[in-house]
Amino acid sequence: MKKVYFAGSIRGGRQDETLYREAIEYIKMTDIVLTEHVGDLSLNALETTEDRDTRIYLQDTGWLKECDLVIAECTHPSLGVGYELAYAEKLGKPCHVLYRPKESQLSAMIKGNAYFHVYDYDSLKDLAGILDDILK
Ligand code: 6K6
Repeated sequence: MKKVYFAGSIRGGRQDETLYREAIEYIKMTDIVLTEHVGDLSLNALETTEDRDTRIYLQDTGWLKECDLVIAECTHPSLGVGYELAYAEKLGKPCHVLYRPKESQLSAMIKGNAYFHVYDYDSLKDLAGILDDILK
């Protein structure tokens, strides 16, 4: 089983929270997701204290070192997800980026970087096939 770091917007905006949760549940049928909180509808993503943020940073960078691959949903832009992708690239981790072109334009810093595997899709029902390809 692969260890997957699933990245999605938190403080950048939670519009896709349900989609993240569904993608995470799908990946968990065959593999391990280190970052289940990204799809957690019950946690308060916006609550911030310096201590809490330091713990989040240390935990997440630890998981980036531990993971086998990164899957990032980037339709909704997030500073944290962009940082995670750059961090994972430096570590040499395979990075797979998903986004819906009808709803947003992917940053050229991601789309223009041949290191990242970019997949465009229309809706949740297309995701399963893409995730199968990534995880096979
Ligand atoms: C848990 C569930 C919702 O919110 C939380 C607490 N906050 C975070 N917990 C864990 N990882 C976080 C948290 N906030 C940001 N991150 C990491 O940054 C995640 O791995 C996301 O992929 C990414 C989102 O960055 P922002 O800039 O959109 O917050």
